[in-house]
Amino acid sequence: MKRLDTAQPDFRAAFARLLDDREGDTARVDAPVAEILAAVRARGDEALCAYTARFDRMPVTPDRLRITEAEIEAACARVPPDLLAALDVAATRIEAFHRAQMPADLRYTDADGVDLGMRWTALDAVGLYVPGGTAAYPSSVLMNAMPARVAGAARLAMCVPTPDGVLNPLVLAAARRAGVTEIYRVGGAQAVAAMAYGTATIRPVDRVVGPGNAYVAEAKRQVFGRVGIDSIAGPSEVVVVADSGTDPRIVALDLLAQAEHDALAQSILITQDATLADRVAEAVEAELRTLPRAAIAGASWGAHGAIITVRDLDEAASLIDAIAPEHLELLLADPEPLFARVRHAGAIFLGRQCAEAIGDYVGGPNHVLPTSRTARFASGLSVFDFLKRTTFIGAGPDALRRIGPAAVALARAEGLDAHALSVSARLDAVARESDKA
Ligand code: HSO
Ligand code: ZN
Repeated sequence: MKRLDTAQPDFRAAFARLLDDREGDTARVDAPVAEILAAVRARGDEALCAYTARFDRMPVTPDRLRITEAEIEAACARVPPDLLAALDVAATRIEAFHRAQMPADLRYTDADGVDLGMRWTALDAVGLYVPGGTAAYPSSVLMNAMPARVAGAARLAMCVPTPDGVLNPLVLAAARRAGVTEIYRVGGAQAVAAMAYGTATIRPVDRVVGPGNAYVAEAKRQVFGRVGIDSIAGPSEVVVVADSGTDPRIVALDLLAQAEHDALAQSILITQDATLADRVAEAVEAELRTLPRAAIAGASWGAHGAIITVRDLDEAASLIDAIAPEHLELLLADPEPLFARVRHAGAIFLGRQCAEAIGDYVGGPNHVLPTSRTARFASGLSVFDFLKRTTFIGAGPDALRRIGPAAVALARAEGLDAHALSVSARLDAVARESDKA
């Protein structure tokens, strides 16, 4: 963990190092992924089955690629009732927030008498990738699937690898609760290929979303254009702002909650109180002695964690905007003044009681958020990722008379005579009509 203070003479340089200390070299997997995509495109289900046998040690025939309703039922029956109830609390709240997010259509007549508008419609089909084994978070299944359903996508196909045939029942329960319409036991780049290009069993979708390993991320990059994709997520990160009234152990646990995701995760505390900074540093070490995921959390905190001491809220706000964190917690008696000043953050958690983990599971807003400083220009997953806009224009004779001549002039200037004539011919017809009247 690094201790920084804005009063240090070399603060700017130290802060800059902190911002890019996770930009390691990512493994180059573009060639093997291109080969897998080409194979699935050429050989369809047969290639899917071959890769599934090889990578997941899971012999499968095309008719067994789709997980049946009976299998989903049986898996859900194995989930303890209290967990199903918790899943339902999460799903209900996530659904309600995303419903509230639905945008309204736009339609109006402007001063020239032109009828104008914009209409939102849903994608027909969405593909959801879910990683296998311990990398699969049921909460992420809800977060990816729910906005697609609320937006109105009719088909929601999910691909999940089942290494050695093992299914995660809670993942299936989350998929069922979120309204996933079809589930396939396929993973990796081959799953992304199937969803993008389609096979005899898996019909193609319009957009592929969901987290995955380096192969899945690269496959999404390569199919982009053919289908839409969501952003490629980097390791998770949090900035916590705390004042002297905040319990150091609570601060430490929030920093560790992010650190336990990934050794590359980054947790940063910003505070005006140097004593709190010391107490939090001690509390992190104390908690690391008992946390089951201490190896991961300790590695993240050791290599990428930081505590920054600042003079005032203005300094805090400008550091936060420079970091543009995925998550921002304002553990302050009154979070409003800083909340009003910060502009770049994926999601903000207001007040001492609101743990970031509330947002991970049951708050309602999406937990798929922009990482690696992309909150400067990007937003978390939402219904907007599963909607598109269609604009429309309607013009009667009066409106045409008002705005048509400018179009004719511009079309002539561009040397596009058919364009110009398509408007001027109508203007002539309109003039003849009004002469008659
Ligand atoms: N904090 C993660 C999401 C998550 N946490 C899932 C627990 N499960 C990225 O926003
Ligand atoms: Zn989390």
